[in-house]
Amino acid sequence: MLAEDFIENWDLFLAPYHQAVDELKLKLKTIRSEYRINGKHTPIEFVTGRVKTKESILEKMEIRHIEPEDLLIGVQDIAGIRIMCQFVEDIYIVAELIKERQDMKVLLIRDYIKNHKESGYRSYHMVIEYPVHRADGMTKVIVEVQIRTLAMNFWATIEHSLNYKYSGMYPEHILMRLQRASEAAFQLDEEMSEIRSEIREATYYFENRHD
Ligand code: 0O2
Ligand code: 0O2
Repeated sequence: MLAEDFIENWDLFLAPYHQAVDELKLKLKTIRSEYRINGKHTPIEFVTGRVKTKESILEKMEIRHIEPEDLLIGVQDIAGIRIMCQFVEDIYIVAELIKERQDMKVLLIRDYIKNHKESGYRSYHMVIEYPVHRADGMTKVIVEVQIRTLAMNFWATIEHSLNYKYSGMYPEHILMRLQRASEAAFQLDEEMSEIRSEIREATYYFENRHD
């Protein structure tokens, strides 16, 4: 189906995106279970996913002046997967797992952890291409994967709902507090990573001591 024709049949247009999100969630949750079965720390805490609604796609196209024929390139998050991790280190482990897979092709990476957004937003984004097998053949679907820690998710979730209220036009004092909260979330991640490596060292020492 051509992107220009999508307005004719939204359900048909969005069906492969729904399938991609369902399949990817299952595959990522399976990775989590595998780590757990092997008694290892899982780099994936939990996974969520959604397909943008028709209204939300049309709104983004209008705001960004995207023509129907440019929809597939212009709106890369029609399908979105979000992976939450305990530690920042886990994010890069998950990113590597995705890069190595044969069933996902990484098209683009935006590392908003190394370079956070002006808003204070931190996350690791990957735009991937994922093949979906349908009754009428195979179609490649673009999916945006956001990988973040629980602290980054906490901040982003609250900022996202505030954004609705203020339509992005924050009063100065709210903006300042949001940036400070983002720094606090970053510090929390740093502290937790420190604690984690100390626990690891202690475990290593304990397991290797010869009394
Ligand atoms: P679990 O492990 O039993 O909780 P679907 O109904 O299939 O479209 P799903 O997966 O039920 O989708 O819902 P969604 O919205 O995609 O993802 C929500 C998943 O994230 C649920 O897990 C929630 O329990 C989990 N979740 C949300 N917030 C948190 C959180 O703060 N911590 C943890 N650990 N998990 C959270 P599941 O899939 O129901 O599985
Ligand atoms: P939704 O579905 O409501 O989350 P560009 O801005 O053009 O460089 P683009 O295409 O916007 O790039 O992609 P980007 O910035 O890599 O990722 C967009 C998505 O990341 C957003 O989706 C948000 O989910 C998330 N995001 C980016 N910046 C922020 C931020 O400052 N705060 C929060 N809370 N989330 C952010 P959408 O499209 O906004 O829609």
